[in-house]
Amino acid sequence: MSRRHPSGLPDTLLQLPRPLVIGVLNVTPDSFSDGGKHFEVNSAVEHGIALRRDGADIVDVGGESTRPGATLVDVKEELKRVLPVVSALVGAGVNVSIDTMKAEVARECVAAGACLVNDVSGGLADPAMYSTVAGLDVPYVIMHWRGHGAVMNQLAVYDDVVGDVLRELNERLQTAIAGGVDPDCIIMDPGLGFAKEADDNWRLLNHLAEFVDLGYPVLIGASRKRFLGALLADTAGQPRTFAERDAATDAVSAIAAAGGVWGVRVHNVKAAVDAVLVGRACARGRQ
Ligand code: PMM
Repeated sequence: MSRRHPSGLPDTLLQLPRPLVIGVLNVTPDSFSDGGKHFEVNSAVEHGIALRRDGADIVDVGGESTRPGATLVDVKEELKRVLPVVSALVGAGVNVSIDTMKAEVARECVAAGACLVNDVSGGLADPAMYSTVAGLDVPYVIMHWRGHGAVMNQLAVYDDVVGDVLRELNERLQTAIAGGVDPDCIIMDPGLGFAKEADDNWRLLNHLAEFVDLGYPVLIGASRKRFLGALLADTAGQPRTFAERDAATDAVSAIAAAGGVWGVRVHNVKAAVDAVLVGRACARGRQ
């Protein structure tokens, strides 16, 4: 079971006795769960500080929605959304990661103090990403991704989802390393919900060990996603509302922590901290 930390992580996070809890802060008008809620700088910063108070080890700031069908934004607009929020949160002593597919946004936000780059495209969306990250000396999340929100549902076609995702992620990792990214800085993420049907997500969760065994820190983002809404649907088939998916999210976080992941990315931080502690304790009981 591997839970080593990536190189470049802030020292204050190195001694945590549990997987990291990364709080979601979307500064977008249209993200699937919290879109529009924190679109204004002050409200976003307030929420980031609240996430920290609730126990977030890192607050993940994103300025472009990745949900199916979302509109893409240009670099200028994305920076306008995220940079003031990143700067203010860093100034308030919060560890911040930047959730972006754009090299320029990653570079500017790390210059403003962000301590991690979270790239849901795993470097596929911007050819400049690897060479940029190579010079930043911060951890870099490579997530499994097949295409932008407009097309991702059509791309959820696999021969064997676990084998295919492992192979495609590994290709990304090797390309990143060949492009100069320090292997010790890499965190990998199977990308739940990104070009994945509900059953694909469950299979990936059931085979987490195969990802963890590759030896890279693993991040899981299940929070409030569609497969949980579908699982919890009412008798008429109506998916559970976003805000009422947190208990299921916590169950996934506990399972992921028991499976040896390095971190979970969630909207509701407080209960997630408890959930990963439960998972960790359970895994320790196995030793
Ligand atoms: N999911 C979303 C956004 N960013 N980053 C990583 N590393 N893993 C994820 O699963 C992930 C992510 C989509 O969820 P959101 O709209 O709630 O942010």
